[in-house]
Amino acid sequence: MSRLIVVSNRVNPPTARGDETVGGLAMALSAALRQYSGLWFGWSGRTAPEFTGQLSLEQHDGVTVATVDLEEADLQEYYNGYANKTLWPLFHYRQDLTAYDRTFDAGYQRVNRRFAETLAPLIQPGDLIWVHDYHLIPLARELRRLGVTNRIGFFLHIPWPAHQLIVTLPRHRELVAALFDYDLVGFQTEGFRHAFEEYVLSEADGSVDRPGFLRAYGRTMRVEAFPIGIDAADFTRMVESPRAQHTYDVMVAHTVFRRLIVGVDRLDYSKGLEERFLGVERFLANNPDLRREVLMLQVAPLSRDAVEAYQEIRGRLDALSGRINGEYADIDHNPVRYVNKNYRRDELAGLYRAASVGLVTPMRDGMNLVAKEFVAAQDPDDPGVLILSRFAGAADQLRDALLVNPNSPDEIAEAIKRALSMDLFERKARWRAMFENVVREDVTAWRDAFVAALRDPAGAVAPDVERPQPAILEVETETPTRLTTRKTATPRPPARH
Ligand code: ADQ
Repeated sequence: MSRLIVVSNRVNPPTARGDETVGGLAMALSAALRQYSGLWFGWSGRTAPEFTGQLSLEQHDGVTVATVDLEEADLQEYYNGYANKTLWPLFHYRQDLTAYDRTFDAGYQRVNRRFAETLAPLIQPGDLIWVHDYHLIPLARELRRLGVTNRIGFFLHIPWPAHQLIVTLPRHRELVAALFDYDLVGFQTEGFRHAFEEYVLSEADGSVDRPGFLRAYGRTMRVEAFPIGIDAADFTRMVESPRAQHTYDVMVAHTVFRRLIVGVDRLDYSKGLEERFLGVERFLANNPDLRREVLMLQVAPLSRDAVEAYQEIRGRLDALSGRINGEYADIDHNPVRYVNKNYRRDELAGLYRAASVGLVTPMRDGMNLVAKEFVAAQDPDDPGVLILSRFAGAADQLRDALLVNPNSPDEIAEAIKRALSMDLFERKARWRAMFENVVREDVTAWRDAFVAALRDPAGAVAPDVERPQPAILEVETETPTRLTTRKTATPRPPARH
């Protein structure tokens, strides 16, 4: 079996001692690499006075991890600059925050070239190379320049923006042309794939070679949607762990006679946190009788603090949560709790389980794994309700969430009210449909579909349409019930299986 080489900006394999803060993606990539006796290459997260290309090699649970330090200018121009001040805001429809600076662009190209030069000597004939995300779009081009002829695939974790938006980027043609050095490009949703196709047809004089294949710049490339999932089995198991139980118990104790509404996001302007807080404020204003009955907990650890836009949103969120509590708090109750901390995955699982409502309202999101984690963590006999932005990639799959426009505080407020009054029958039916999807289209299915397509970039083998069906919990038919379950009244601990 050929080796798989995974390339991502940061490399964070789970350690042998089991660092539970590592995300689902890192877990999945590690598992994939073990299966293919692979290599994971990327930035170490450290800077050195100058770039040396010195590789640091480690073994993590059967996976070879190869990292390289960057120099300070690389960090500023490539990572904080072009990746996080140019591509991230633009691809999330924040043209107002998009900074374009030639030095950022030059730094981006330079780091991609440096990555390619450092990685190339490690590549053996037959290796499959899988490159991740917007930091590394030109990597295949740089590898090809060095004579690498292996199959190389690229997966974009964030949205591909609409045509009118991408053309505002100086040198957008070079960026897209560089993608054509891959054999396979994957997007999270059919909508993003379609937006890319539209660009290629109208801006690059391209054509659809046959369904799933685009031709431009003298090359034909396979282009498909591969919606990413979570490790649903692992997450469901984790809900039963002692830490998850403890977190669940703590939250239940804090919300006796109240119901918990939970949001969990990196602190990022794409996640719609300000609009979400305004939605909660509108809900409290419109529903005086329910003010003492809810606690909104927003967990949002700080990220990318070196970028000014992130410092500004932080200040605005502090002010908003203060304003809401100033208006609606009582001597024994604050309606909003806002925490800037990282939690372990098992703690998050317990938190999701204790919540009556998951509030996931990004303005734009490639997928959004929190929505899927919330679903996976629910009690099948008494599930909470997911309120989900229609602009998250996950909305394509989780059609049974309450879908909202994240720009509208009114819609968010109405959805909260509806979620809190939804009867058990409807909650179970909606949850079951979403859970089936989360289990079926999990991270393993995503990884296997991508690797299979990368092995077969010409599409000679028909795709395997029949995926194994998960065992689904039977939900009995019953008369709709009101105000009789934990999510609507006094909490009880989750069943221990
Ligand atoms: P992100 O923008 O980081 O990912 P998301 O998909 O929601 O967004 O994943 C966040 C992960 O971080 C989740 O696994 C979540 O549990 C974890 N997390 C969030 N807050 C945390 C906290 N306080 N403590 C610990 N863990 C926390 C990018 C794209 C998404 C896409 C993913 C995967 O922006 O659209 O879904 O990649 O492709």
